[in-house]
Formats: sequence, C-alpha cells, structure tokens
Amino acid sequence: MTKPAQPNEPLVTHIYTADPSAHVFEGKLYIYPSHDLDHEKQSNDNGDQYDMEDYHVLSLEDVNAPCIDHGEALHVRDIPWAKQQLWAPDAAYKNNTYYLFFPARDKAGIFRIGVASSPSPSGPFTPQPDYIPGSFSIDPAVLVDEDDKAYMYFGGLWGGQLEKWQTGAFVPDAEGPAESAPALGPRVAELSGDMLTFKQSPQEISIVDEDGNPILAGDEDRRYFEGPWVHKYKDEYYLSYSTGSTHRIVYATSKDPKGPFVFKGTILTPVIGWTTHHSIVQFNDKWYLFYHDSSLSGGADNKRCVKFTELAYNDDGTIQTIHPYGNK
Ligand code: FUB
Repeated sequence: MTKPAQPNEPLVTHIYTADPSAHVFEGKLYIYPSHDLDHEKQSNDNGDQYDMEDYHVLSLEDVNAPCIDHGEALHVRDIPWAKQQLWAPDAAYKNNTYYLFFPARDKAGIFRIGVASSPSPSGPFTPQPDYIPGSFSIDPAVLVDEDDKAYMYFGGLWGGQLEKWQTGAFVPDAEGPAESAPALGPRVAELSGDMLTFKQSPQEISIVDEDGNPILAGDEDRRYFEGPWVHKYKDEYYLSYSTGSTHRIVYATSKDPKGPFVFKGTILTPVIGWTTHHSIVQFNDKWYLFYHDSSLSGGADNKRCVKFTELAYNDDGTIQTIHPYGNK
C-alpha cells in the first residue's frame, strides 16, 4: 500500500487483517494482526470460519506514513505442534529478541499458545517445537512491565474454549457458569526470563464492579469474553477486552498487574462485523487504539480489516468512549 495511513480507514487493503496488537519497536509502530483468508466458511459459535494459516507483520514509520506489509512471518506448516487456526497473536521484546505469541489448535483440536522468536520485529519467526506447557485457550497479550517482569494475559469463551478449562483440565462438554454466577475471567501467567514458559500455573483474573462485587456471567455488557490487552497509564494497569456477544471493547483498572480489576466503562462501541478486538499503544506522546471491523469486505465476519484511531484520557484517568463511525 503506498497511500498514507488514515485514521479509521483500513491500514491495508490487499489482504484481510484482524486482531491488531500494536507496539513501538525501534522507533516505529509494528502491528501484529491475524491474517484472514478470502474463503467462504460457514459461520458458527465455534469460530470455524476463522481458519487462518499464517501471520504477516505490518509497520508504520508514523501514523500518516504508508503501511508496510513485511510478508509472511510464520506459517502453520512450520509449527510442529499446530494443526490449524492461527488466531490473534501478540509480540514482545526482551533479551534482544522479538517474541511472537500465538494461539492455534493442536493435533487434538485443543487451543494452545505457542511462541516463536526472531532477531527482527518483522520476522520471520522461528517457532518452538511445542506449545507453552500449561497453556490453553486463545488471544495471548504480553505486557513487559517496567521492572522487566513479563505477564501473559489470555483466554476466550465459546470457540476459544475457556469454559472447558474450569477444572484445570480440558473437559470437552463443559458449559460456562450460570448467568447469576461470577463470569469467567481471563488468565494471567508470569513468563520465565527466557519468555518460553510460564513461571507458575496461570491464575484467573477477577473483574469486579465499583462495590467490589464480581461481574456476573449474565452481564453481557461488562463480562469478559476474549481479546485481553493490558497497558499502563500513570502507574495504573488497564485491562481492556471484548464483551463478545454485545460487541464492545470495555476496560477495568487495577494497581496490580494480576488484579482484581475494577470495571470502568466502554472504550469502543460496536463495529461492523461480529468480532471486535483491539490494542492500545503510546506513540510520540499520543495514545492510539488499534481495532478491526469488517467494512472492507462489506460485512463478512471472517474478512476483517485493521484500523486505528486516537484515544484520549480524561483528567481522572478514565478513557473517552470512541464511536468508530461518529454515531453516538
Ligand atoms: O480472529 C479470530 C478470533 O476472533 C480472535 O482470536 C478473537 O479475539 C476474535 O477477534
């Protein structure tokens, strides 16, 4: 793409992209999206229509520069443990190395999270031979904190299989909690120094309301569904995520990277298409929300396009709600 990037416009149009994880590496914005394929698959709650096979890395010298597609960075054929469905990835930098974290179904059809590494932020990435021991479900997001500790946040309902791990083991026919019970939270695990394993077993994050009561499973406007992202603003940790069935990006805050997090409000109102997925990054003193919608394909849920827009905080640290098409 040679045209300059524009807010709220597809970053690239020659391929379908989704689930953008944005980071500033080497002074540029690097975006790690899913790569949606141009095929017709039956849509269902299991997410079979999201049948992606590889990752491309995108970059921007600046928010009004042309977006560069660095080409294939990792393909499922090169990941020994993975069978299919390369879903939302994230990247991190530590040990002079760039790490790409990604979910995929293993040979038994169970979602696991893998890691691949590269000396360059644009890849190509070399995968580890096996998935991260003890990993499960989808949508890894990695925060490398100011003290150099790295945390992985992950988990997704329905096709992402989080309901099936409530006992700590995979139970294929497990259902989610009753509507009046606390919702399932995302998981967090500190990563080992080499970024290849979990230091401890993942723990569940609690998301509570202003009175300290857990958000309930039936509260679909606020409960966690998938797509976690954690960023820091003025010493506070912001956990943002998709509410899935109500199609919002919402957020909760905490003084502790492992929570509990207190629910605050909506960052992004629904976009065109069923899924919504985002990341938040600071670049040259401004904050940006990277997100996707299905506008490029005229609304096909599994053919999405990555976009960005500026994000603003109020004086009290709350985030101003973004209406992606200007409609309030
Ligand atoms: O792209 C496949 C899945 O759709 C992601 O893993 C979810 O977050 C949703 O965006």
